[in-house]
Amino acid sequence: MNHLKVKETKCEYRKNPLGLDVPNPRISWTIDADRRGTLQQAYRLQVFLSKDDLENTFWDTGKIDSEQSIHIEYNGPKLTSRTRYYYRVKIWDHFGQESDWSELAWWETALFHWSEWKADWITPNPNEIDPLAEQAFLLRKQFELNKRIKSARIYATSAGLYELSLNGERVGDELLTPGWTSYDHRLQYQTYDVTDQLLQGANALGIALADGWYKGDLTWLEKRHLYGDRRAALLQLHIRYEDGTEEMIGTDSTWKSSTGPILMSEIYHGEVYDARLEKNGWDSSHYDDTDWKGVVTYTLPMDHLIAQENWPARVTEKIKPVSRIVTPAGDTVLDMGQNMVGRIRLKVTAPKGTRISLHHAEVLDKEGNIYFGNLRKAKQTVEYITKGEGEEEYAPYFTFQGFRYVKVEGYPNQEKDLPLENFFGEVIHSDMEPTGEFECSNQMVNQLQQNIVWGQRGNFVDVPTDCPQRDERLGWTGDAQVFIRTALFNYQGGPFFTKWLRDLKADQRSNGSVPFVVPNALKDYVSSMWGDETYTSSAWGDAATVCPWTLYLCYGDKRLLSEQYESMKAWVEFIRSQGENEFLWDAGFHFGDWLALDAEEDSYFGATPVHLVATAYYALSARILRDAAAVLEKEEDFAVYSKLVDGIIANFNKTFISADNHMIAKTQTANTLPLMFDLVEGDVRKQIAHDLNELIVKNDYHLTTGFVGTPYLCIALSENGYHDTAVKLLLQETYPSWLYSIKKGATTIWEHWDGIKEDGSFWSDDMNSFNHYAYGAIGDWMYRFIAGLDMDEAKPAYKHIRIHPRINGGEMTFVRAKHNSMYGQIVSAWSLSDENITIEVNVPANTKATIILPFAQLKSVKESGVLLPDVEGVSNVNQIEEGVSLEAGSGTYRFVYQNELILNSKK
Ligand code: RAM
Repeated sequence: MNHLKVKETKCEYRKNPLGLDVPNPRISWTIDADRRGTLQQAYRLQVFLSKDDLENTFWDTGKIDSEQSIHIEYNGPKLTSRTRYYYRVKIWDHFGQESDWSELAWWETALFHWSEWKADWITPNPNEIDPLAEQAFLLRKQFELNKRIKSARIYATSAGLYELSLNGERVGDELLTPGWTSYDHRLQYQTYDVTDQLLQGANALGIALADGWYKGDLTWLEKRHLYGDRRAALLQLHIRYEDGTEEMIGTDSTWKSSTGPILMSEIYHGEVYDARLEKNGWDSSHYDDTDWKGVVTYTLPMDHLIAQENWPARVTEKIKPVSRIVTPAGDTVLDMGQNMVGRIRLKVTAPKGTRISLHHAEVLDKEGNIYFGNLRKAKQTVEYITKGEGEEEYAPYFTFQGFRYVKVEGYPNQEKDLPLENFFGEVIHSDMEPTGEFECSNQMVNQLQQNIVWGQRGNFVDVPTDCPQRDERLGWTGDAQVFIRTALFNYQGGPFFTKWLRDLKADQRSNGSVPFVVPNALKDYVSSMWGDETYTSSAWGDAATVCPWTLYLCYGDKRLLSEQYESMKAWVEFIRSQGENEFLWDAGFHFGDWLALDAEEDSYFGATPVHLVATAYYALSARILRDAAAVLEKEEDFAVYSKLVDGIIANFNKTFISADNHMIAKTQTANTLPLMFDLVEGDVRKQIAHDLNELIVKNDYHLTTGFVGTPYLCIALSENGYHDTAVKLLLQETYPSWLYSIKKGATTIWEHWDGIKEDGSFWSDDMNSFNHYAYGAIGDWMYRFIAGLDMDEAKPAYKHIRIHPRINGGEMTFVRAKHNSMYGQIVSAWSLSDENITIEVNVPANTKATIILPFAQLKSVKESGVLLPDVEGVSNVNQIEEGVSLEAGSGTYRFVYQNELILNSKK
């Protein structure tokens, strides 16, 4: 018997999700099989209402002959709100073997329809508590439960940010709830299982409420009340009793309100917490709230309510400071050793009324002083005032900071000594599952990979933001679309981008244009600057097509593609309506190759003509739309958009390429885009690739590209015969380059290549983030080309994997990449010795791979000691120009062959 097992089951990308409002959730699983070449032949999926009665199925697919093991849609009887559904799967492989049933897993539904919200929105009585007060509000309710409790759930949300507590304990560990969505259209609520926290007898619920994204300071324009000027909370506690009855306790006019110890809490500015003002026991029963104020009910749209879609934000790691520094200016500063996003948790014992402040910053200046300039108006300051009752512990509630250094003031005795063990960095971001690893023999490249991952962590705090520190932290669409492919290597981004794309769709204007940022916090700014709030930009708005398509490629998420299809189409039609020629995007404002180094002095706009960039992206978006139409079997659209693509490509060639096959614009980015987006072929393509390479060689192997060119530069080179040049760019250590920032001590990706200049001075105060993931988009190329871990796009989600390591061009001796795909873990690794090349590959069950063994001679290749082609799991072995190509079924392979690369170079 061979081993065959359903390893891990997921529902809507998650393990046992609590609180879904998806009518037909999708189930996916991975398979563990020790026999090479295992494919699933059939599956059976069963759903139950009770985990103790597996005889009684709620839905049973029966045995279905199908290879499909991801996104199997639930298609049974209509699901009911507030119900847990258990499920299990078994499979048959094509060798005829049957697996056991998988472990029982579940999903639980939330509220399918907004009419199930019976509670009222509440807010402190404005006659008693100033609704515009900076303090966080506290809301409480005491109640009795007299019967034995079987189970209990809370559904809760807020206008502003909230945290719940029940009987003196926090409910859940989610942070920054309810998250940031396009609040004018969509507001998430969270579901909590509080069965174990409720008591028979007296209970008390507490809600703390702060401004957050909803009404706090947002954007550099110091705008408040972007979505509304009142904080409010909405909550329903549903209790099921052992006797089968149910009860609901919700927010209503009987709740009480107060202010408390949080005097101020703001996303950008930090928090002020006066522990002397704590209301001891406020969230427990038997608390005397007679001096508390009342609440009033409030009206907010109920049909905006949706169940939590994204991974919640949580503390995902705790890091200790590495040292205490006293700067030349005399400041006491903690060094966390890592530019991180989150908060400091501190412990302190000090007399009552001691004021401790923490000022967060990303870097030290060249003198070694802590530098706040690049934060612009964001204060990033947390203050704690002690109550003086022994050891106290505190971490801010409703804010996060981007920082590596923390200037501490007021900590007892800090001039002599600062006990590092009393400070922790709590890293906060959307708690996505890590899915990627990249490691190689070059330590600086490994640091680069770490910087990319930290950039992603810091900027995936519920919304993909440009930066996490200054008075911005916005969901810039361009940054997100250039980085998404890299992001999906490193983390499971399904729920994260599903939520964000729905916001994008919600914020898209009726003419199809897509805002600069999503959620659209810049609406008023854009209309006041340009008198037209439909302003957009190529390469930014294209997030509308690129992101759903990338999710489709990486996860096979056809449902999301179909959901976003109208938004994608509206975007392409918007572009088509711009300017005179429907095949060119030659009108309007564009960011172009933003921050490219070939920009004129003091300009952010790179030298590549913006309408070249715009038309290239127009072609990309139209092509994605065409391909999506094919996937979704929209034949008419497919025909229409095929013609559009051809028209754009023809016009691009006519307009931007000279008769002798050169790009008219002589920039790296101008030469990169047509190669990357397949706008040129044959001799033109060869010429442009040659020109691109020349531009880089002439610039002594340095790039000049900005936000648009940088993500693609190395891909364009590697795919068009200049991989060696791409590797030289990666390994370049002098300015400008990726490794330059690492030489300057970067632990995240910078916004500007020269964020810190050679002489240690800063590029500028104005726009100089040290945690900006856009240039981290090189990660995609590192995985797909250096490690050679790629897919056949015709079979998305890595159903058909392509392994093609590029082992030439640098001094690297080994590379190892892993990616946990929807089907399981893919590994692609290579190592070189003088004699041998070794390629290690893991192909998950129910997938196949085409593997290219570079520089291999067929006669010398052995897999685990056996000469090709007689290797189990391997077929279609061919000698090709690059080496040996073969097809492999699932399994782990280790190919070893003579190092022809070295032999050739010695000849
Ligand atoms: C700045 C940020 C952001 C970029 C926009 C155009 O605000 O750098 O990353 O997308 O400009």
